[in-house]
Amino acid sequence: MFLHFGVNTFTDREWGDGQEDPAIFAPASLDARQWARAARSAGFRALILTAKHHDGFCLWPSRTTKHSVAASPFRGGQGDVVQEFVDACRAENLRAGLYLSPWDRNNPVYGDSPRYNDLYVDQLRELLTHYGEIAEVWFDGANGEGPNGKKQTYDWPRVWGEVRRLQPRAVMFSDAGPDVRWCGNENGSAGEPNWSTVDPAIVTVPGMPGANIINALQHGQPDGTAWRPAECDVSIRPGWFHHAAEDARVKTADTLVNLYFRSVGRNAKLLLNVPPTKEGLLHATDVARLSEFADRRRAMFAEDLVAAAGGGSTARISGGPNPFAVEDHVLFSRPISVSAIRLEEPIDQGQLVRSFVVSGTDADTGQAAEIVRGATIGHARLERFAPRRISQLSVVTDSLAGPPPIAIKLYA
Ligand code: FUL
Repeated sequence: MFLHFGVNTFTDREWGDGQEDPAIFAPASLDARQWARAARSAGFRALILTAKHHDGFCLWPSRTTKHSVAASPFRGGQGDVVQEFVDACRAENLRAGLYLSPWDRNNPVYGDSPRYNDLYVDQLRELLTHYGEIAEVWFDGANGEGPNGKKQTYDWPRVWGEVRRLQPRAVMFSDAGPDVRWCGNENGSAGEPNWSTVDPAIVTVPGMPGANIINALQHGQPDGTAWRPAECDVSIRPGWFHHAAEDARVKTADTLVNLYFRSVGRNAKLLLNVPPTKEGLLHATDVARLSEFADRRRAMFAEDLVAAAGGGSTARISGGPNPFAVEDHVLFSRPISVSAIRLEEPIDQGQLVRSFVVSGTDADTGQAAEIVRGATIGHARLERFAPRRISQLSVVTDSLAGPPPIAIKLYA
């Protein structure tokens, strides 16, 4: 789960200009445990907080700037939202991640490239050395300075090197990874196909423009040499920050389930933004939607019918002209009614499947018919379809090599 919180929460803006008076930052009832509890009970496993957004306001008392919580009334100027956030994550057994915007509209040295790079690395060092283990560091590609704005040249190799040195287990996200890549849009949809492998020579730094860049981010490359799975960021509301005017526009459980199928179900990770309000709490509507979303997933995936209905008789048929094309058959001990499927390939050995076709044998007529087809599988491929009663299932896959074993799960 993503949490966008900062001065924009108080100015009702999406992009602050860095001229905010820190005195406006006054969440009266901030409770990071409430954020973490809502996330954990909805099945999320990691939270990522905007430690600094484009306005440059730091949610921790940074030594690098006066534009921070230390100049605000929050906890009498003694507060540290990053600390409260990581403590809450730990208490709820969630991994903690941090977003540190490269673009900084407040800092006077922004645009003086070497000086700002030093400052940015200092900020990273503060975040990566004072708060224990950080699971993910999120580098935004946005830079809205425009043609007449300040031109900052970031030192990405240095920045990424610092993160590796200080937090070797942290995953780094950006358009260019190096570990996890942006999926190429902000509507929560991974591409089809979606390879976790990429050609690292195409998207080399965050914020590169162009249709070919977006295409590479959406799809990856089957012959890519870098393992850089996609992460899909999307907000539960129209904006990234909380705006009371959008309280009636929180995504419904239906929409959230669709997002889940288009991200997690297409070999990506879902990063759903749920922004705290001015009070410093997640809004009741958002919390209710999260729990409906979780209930829907739990109900939908409650029982794997392949396991339940005797996936006992399974067979793999190979030997056609294409050595990497195989057909897996599952014969059930009794007819089952299905409306969703989950396919998985063993990604610890890479990603190999480039296309698949699922067919079922109708339990009443004995006729086999195609149910669904697609391109990549990866860690998970989820598909829903009109309910049908089948006695047998077949999954034909074509792979780049292998062919890898495919895990097949079916749901009512
Ligand atoms: C974008 C930013 O400009 C938005 O404000 C938001 O933080 C989103 C996740 O990334 O690039």
